[in-house]
Amino acid sequence: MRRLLVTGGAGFIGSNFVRFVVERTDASVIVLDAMTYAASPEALADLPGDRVEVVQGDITDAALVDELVGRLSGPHDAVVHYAAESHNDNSLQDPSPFVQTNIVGTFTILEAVRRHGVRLHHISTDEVYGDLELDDPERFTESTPYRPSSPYSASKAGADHLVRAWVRSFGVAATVSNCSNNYGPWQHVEKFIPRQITNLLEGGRVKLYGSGENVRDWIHADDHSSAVLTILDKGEIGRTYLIGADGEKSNLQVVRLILEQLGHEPDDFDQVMDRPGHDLRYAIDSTRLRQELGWAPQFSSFEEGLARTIDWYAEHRDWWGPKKAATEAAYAAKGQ
Ligand code: NAD
Ligand code: TDX
Repeated sequence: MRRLLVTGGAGFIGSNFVRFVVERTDASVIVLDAMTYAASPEALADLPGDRVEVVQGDITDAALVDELVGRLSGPHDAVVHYAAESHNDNSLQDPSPFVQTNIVGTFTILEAVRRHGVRLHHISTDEVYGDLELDDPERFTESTPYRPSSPYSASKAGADHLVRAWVRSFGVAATVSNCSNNYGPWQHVEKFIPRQITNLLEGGRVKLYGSGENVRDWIHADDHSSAVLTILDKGEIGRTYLIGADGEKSNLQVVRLILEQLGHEPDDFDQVMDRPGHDLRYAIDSTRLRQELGWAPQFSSFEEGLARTIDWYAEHRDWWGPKKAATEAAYAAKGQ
């Protein structure tokens, strides 16, 4: 039976992946998560204890990582590495934990999988490729040069380079995936979509950075999880796969959809201070993943996925309510 060590498995996308694996395979999972402000142990609470073991610890703790990676041995066992500091705005306030977790943490994981000869799948982001013009006919592909803009994306780019070097120099059995913007349940209220939904649910207003012309390529977290499972099963060692669901929307379009779905007027939003260095557009060409590995996203309608996400936040105030005031206070202090 397959065993997976999932770092960051109590975060937004990691917890979705753990649930996905438990519901669709017979694998057992060890979650390694530092339980930072971004973690939601609640997201794992109802999963069966005999399938999911949760270990609280830091991915930069070499002894702990070594011990956990050493528990994996079967041909299908793997480390799936989600743990990261993940929010661009936070990286502009204090880059230090981004360098520590995203770069030093990935180095620590790499050294452990090298020692134990264990397969690694490294989770990365499309932001390593920088940004595109609004009218650029090309989207990001696996051969787009790296050109990260923010401390967050630079730290993820650094981690990706380490993984590739460990594959080439040490023969580590690793794959990499770079995914576009995720949405769905359990995403922290600091992020764009949950922030706007919960602002409106609390009787507040939507906060749009700048003009809202920036474009993001949205994918439901379930589709990200199915893509990662596909790469674990069929991916070629040493290869990078881009994960995207052809979901490009401007921030203004997303805001208008959220306003409409919650019964507000289309212009019921505040334009706030823009993000410094704000990337204009991300767009993923996921042809390789689709053609070589036969993957396809299941969420065909962003509008429908968004409506389900809004319902989920309306039903989970107990979870996000306590995080909301401090998050909004931090934004307000920056004029956002
Ligand atoms: P998140 O911030 O919701 O979760 C990150 C998790 O990692 C948290 O549970 C946190 O406690 C844990 N963590 C942080 N530092 C740690 C450390 N030093 N040791 C152990 N655990 C630690 O992030 P997310 O949005 O779920 O993103 C997960 C991964 O997916 C990240 O690698 C991110 O770069 C990548 N990614 C995210 C998106 C997106 O849209 N959110 C898109 C593409 C790729
Ligand atoms: O209040 C807001 N208003 C607003 O207009 C916030 C929080 C964001 N925005 C804009 C900034 C971006 O153009 O919305 C867009 C999305 O912002 P984020 O949710 O912060 O995501 P982004 O910066 O695009 O990065 C996300 O996708 C790639 C994840 O946070 C990263 O972890 C992932 O790598």
